[in-house]
Amino acid sequence: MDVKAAVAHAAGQPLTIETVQLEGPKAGEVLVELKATGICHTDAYTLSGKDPEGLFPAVLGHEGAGIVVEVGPDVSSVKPGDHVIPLYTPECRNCEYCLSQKTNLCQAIRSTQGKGLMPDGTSRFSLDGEPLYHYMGTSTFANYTVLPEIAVAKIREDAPFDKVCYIGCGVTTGVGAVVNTAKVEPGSNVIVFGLGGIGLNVIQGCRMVGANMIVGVDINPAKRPLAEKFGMTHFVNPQEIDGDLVPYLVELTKGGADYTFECIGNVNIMRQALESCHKGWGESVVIGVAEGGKEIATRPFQLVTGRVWRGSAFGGARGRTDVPKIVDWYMDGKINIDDLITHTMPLEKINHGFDLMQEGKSIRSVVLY
Ligand code: NAD
Ligand code: DAO
Ligand code: ZN
Repeated sequence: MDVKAAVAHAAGQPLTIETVQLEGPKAGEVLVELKATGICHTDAYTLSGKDPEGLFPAVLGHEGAGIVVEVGPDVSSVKPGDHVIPLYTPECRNCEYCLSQKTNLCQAIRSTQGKGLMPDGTSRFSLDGEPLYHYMGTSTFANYTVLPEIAVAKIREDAPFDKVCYIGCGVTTGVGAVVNTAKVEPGSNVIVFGLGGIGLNVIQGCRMVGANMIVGVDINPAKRPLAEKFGMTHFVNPQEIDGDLVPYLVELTKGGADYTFECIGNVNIMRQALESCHKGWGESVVIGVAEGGKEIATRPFQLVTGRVWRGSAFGGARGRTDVPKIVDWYMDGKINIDDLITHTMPLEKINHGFDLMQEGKSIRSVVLY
């Protein structure tokens, strides 16, 4: 079938809106009509050419929501008409990783997903007979996409697509890092480094679980009002304090934070986040994705003396199981998504959405199909 897509032809070039061809779903796959998709830094990172795994030409996008319109043979968990959120981290419930119950990093389709292909090793997208790569197994910058059944979370039908698409990445990444990865307890003191789309979701996750101090750190003072609305209790601008940031934060939190979250992707801040943790038990969660080739460092004695360094992908969420619950939290008013969607636009204006994000003028832009 012909579908409308924003195609990434080459690194560093704007997306172009084109009619492309999409093959129907094969065994174990579903065809989804997308209703909305968010634009995330990871899409921009890949489009920039800095992503060593980036493939072109491709249909980018990984933060969508839509309706199943057709299912291939052997699909049993969803049917046409179901509302779904595509999952760039699938959940097969059968692989060694899923069965371990120790990780959300399902490996069932990892090798083909990383090559921009469907599990059978081919692409469903093409343009004038030439294949286009899938992206993160989702390719939501098209009004229709094909996904493996294990890479869709079925959600309730009264949830608005233009808001819950953000649960496909940013909301789950931030809130999930608090609930699933760190497992922040009520009364904890936390520090969140970076108050963008991810950091604000970490903040509201911390508020939801009953954290005590929620300290936000950002070099942009304009981030303060919205962060306070989401639950931040103290704001620190590293450029406005006397002395070094780490001792300042350790003093502020009376010995260091119980949990810190790095939501920037800067390896120097990752070190500061670890070293701002409380001696003996503080845990630091790396969420930000640093550029290829960057490395983290600290004095090992930081770990010997009880601080813990860990990372979180997609908020540690098992998508088919956890994403519908996060949709419920939104529908029940436990988390706020509406105030994070700062701009909406048609697919034709998607490059403007990238510009807004890179100029720091948006939290989330959402494309409406
Ligand atoms: P963003 O650009 O919206 O927010 C980053 C914030 O950090 C901004 O407010 C900026 O002012 C602030 N900042 C930049 N440099 C700083 C510094 N030196 N000190 C203090 N603050 C600083 O980005 P985002 O959308 O919130 O994404 C954050 C990171 O999370 C990115 O690296 C992204 O790739 C990553 N991410 C990770 C996952 C995952 O599963 N682990 C998922 C999605 C995104
Ligand atoms: O299993 O090796 C693997 C792949 C894990 C991918 C996790 C991606 C998390 C961070 C990327 C940013 C998402 C927008
Ligand atoms: Zn699995």
